[in-house]
Amino acid sequence: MIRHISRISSQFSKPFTVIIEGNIGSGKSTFLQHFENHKDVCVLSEPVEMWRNCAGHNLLANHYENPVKWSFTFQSYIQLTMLQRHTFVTSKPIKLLERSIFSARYCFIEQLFRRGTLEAPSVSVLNEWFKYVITKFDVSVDLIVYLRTSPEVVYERVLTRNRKEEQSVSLQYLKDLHDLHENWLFHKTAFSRPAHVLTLNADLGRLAIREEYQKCEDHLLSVTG
Ligand code: DGT
Repeated sequence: MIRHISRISSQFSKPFTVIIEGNIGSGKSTFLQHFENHKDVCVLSEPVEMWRNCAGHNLLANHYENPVKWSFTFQSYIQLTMLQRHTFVTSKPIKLLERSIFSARYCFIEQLFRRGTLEAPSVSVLNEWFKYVITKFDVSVDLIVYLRTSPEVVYERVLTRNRKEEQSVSLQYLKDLHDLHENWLFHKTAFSRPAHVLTLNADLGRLAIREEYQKCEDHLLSVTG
């Protein structure tokens, strides 16, 4: 796999940090599995299990069942768990994170605001926290990998995986999130990007996508080694 990454030495006091972004069902977990066993890569999957059990409360389920009531609570907790991921200390030279505090703010909170689920005062509080966090903590990123999909493809995948909390996920919700990801990472017309973006075609099936993973490995090697 990324056999040459071992050439990357401990000259990096801070790991080369990559965030993996993309719509729900775009294949972020599969992408991370590709790198999981490499000794030089620290893989930090999304803390979904924490969201399912915050002192016994399933915030992910609460959010989908009653977003008007619970989305502020859920986004507050997501922001905290993302900060924990960004600041996680590793001695490995490369750190891969599934999603980030940035997509939580620029895609999810934004979608909830635009659809009227979160109201302006709630968004302002989340935004003040967000601005404080990104200026006072080191949440810097060296590369964004954008797993680009079409909403129809990820909708099929979400239906197939049949995660119990996601029964209410609609094609429209995935289209909203798709447009926000696209404007942020592909067209670059909204918000700012914390690093250069590498876009992969994540509509491809499991076999074909390996070539896309290889592109990413090559890119990682070219920028780090
Ligand atoms: P993958 O491997 O690309 O299929 O990734 P997923 O779909 O397992 O992971 P992800 O991040 O797209 O989402 C897991 C669940 O958590 C999904 O129902 C969407 C939800 N989620 C993730 N981040 C946020 C967020 O910031 N806000 C809200 N409201 N939901 C989020």
